[in-house]
Formats: sequence, C-alpha cells, structure tokens
Amino acid sequence: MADLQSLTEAVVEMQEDAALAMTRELLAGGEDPTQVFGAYQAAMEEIGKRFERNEYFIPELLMSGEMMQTASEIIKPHLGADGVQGKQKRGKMVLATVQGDIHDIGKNIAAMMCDLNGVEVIDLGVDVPADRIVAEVAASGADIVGLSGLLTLAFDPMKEVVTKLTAAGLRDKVKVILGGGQLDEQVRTYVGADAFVTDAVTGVNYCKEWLG
Ligand code: B12
Repeated sequence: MADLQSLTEAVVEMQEDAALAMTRELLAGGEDPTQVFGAYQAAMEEIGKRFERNEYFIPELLMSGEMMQTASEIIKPHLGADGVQGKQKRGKMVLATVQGDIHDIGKNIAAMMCDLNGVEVIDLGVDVPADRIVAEVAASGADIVGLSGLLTLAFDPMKEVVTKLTAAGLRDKVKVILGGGQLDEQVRTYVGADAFVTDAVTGVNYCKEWLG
C-alpha cells in the first residue's frame, strides 16, 4: 500500500518507477494532490541534505529533478479536477527564477498552482536579469512579481529586482513575493519583498488575498 512516507522514501532512494507508481496509486485513491507534492518536496529536502554531506552528487540532483517534473505532469490534472481551478483570471503575475539561479522545478509548480487558481502567469524562465523582469512588469501591468530562487546567491539578484522596481516607479503598484526553500523572514526584509513562501499553496493564498 502506498502512503506519503513511502513515496518520500522512494524518491530519496532514486526509485523512480516505484515513486511514480505510488504517485498514481495515491491520487487514484483520492489523496490530496498538494500532499503528494509535499511528499516530493520533503524528499528534495533530504536529497539536498545528502548532497551537502557528499553522499549524493549532481547526478542525483538531476535525477530527482526529472522525477519531480514527471510527477508534476501526473499530479497536475488532479489539481484541476479537485475544484481549485479558477474560471476567471483574478490578476497577473510576472514570474521568474532570478539571475544566477537555474532551479525551476518549484517555480514551475508555483506557476501551475497560480494558474489553476485564477492568476495569469507570465513566466520568464530561469536566470532572468532584473532589468528584464522590471521591463515585463511595466509592459504587462502585472499586479504581482513572483521571484523564485533556491541559492543563497539568489538573494542579491532578488534585492536588485526590488531596487529597480522602485527606481522605475513600479514598487507601489505591485506586490513582490519570493519563493524557495532557503528563504526566511530575514531574507524577505533584506530583499524588501511583501512576502516569502517555502511552499506554493501558501503562495497562492497570498495572491488570492492581494487580488481579492
Ligand atoms: C534538484 C536540484 C538541483 C537541480 C535543479 C533542476 C531544476 N530544473 O530545477 C540541478 C542539478 C540543476 C541543481 C543545480 C545546482 N544546485 Co541544486 N538542488 C536541487 C534540490 C535537490 C531540489 C530543488 C527542488 O526542486 N526542490 C523541490 C521544489 C518543489 O521546492 P522549491 O524549489 O522550494 O519550490 C517550492 C516552494 O519554494 C515554492 N516556490 C518556489 N518558487 C516559487 C515562486 C513563487 C512566486 C511562489 C509563490 C512559490 C514558489 O513552491 C514550490 C512548491 O511548493 C535542492 C535541495 C533543496 N533542499 O531544495 C538543491 C539545492 C537548491 N542546490 C544547491 C546547489 C549548491 C546547486 C549547485 C550550485 C550545485 C553545483 N555545485 O553545481 C547548482 C546551481 C546551479 C544554478 N546556477 O542554479 C543547494 C543550494 C545551497 C545554497 N544555500 O545556495 C541546495 C539547497 C542543495 C544543498 N542542500 O546543498 N540543483
């Protein structure tokens, strides 16, 4: 019998076939799709720790990334079917992984969840310079700027985006939300953002609150 804990363990142990089979089984059994995402996120956390301890290396990071991407495709239709799908768009978000950072799994999940909840997402991709983000905010009239970053090195580029939004006279027209596992309140203050999240569901809740 599949459960969330065994799913996390299978992902950590790089047992891709077993993990994907459990993912399907859990969803078919009616498990909350956001909990299934949570099981993967917990696995990524542990994989990251093993990487720090030199027990896992880049190939494991890559493999876990691929597993998560495949799982996202399996989970996505269930999020829609669960009734969280937004009919009308509430507002617009310009989303990017900031310059110097190429992690995009979390960003892509956030994009998907926002979209399903009625936030139109303009996804600029990864390693995006601040100027490009600010230009897109100006051109699109976005309500929210979503900045993803998993590296400590991403904090300064995030701050640069906020500084440039201010310089362009756009800071008071948008909410800025940061997403990524390494973030905390201290980073949010340093960057000058309105909120930070370490999971997409909380991020969606902020967006809903801001967009009414
Ligand atoms: C997979 C992975 C990779 C893959 C990424 C593949 C990809 N396409 O993204 C690859 C192999 C490319 C990689 C490369 C590197 N990585 Co890496 N990687 C990871 C790992 C294991 C998992 C990341 C992940 O996908 N997590 C799962 C997702 C779902 O979680 P998440 O990103 O936090 O996203 C959630 C929320 O934060 C939120 N969210 C995210 N963004 C946004 C945005 C908005 C707007 C909102 C609302 C919400 C939101 O929603 C998501 C869902 O809930 C982490 C470990 C970890 N603990 O995170 C290390 C980790 C991030 N990597 C790390 C490192 C060091 C690197 C490298 C420097 C390694 C190297 N020596 O080359 C390079 C850097 C490359 C670069 N310039 O960016 C370190 C960072 C340490 C640090 N403090 O800076 C970590 C923490 C591992 C570790 N513990 O040492 N990595």
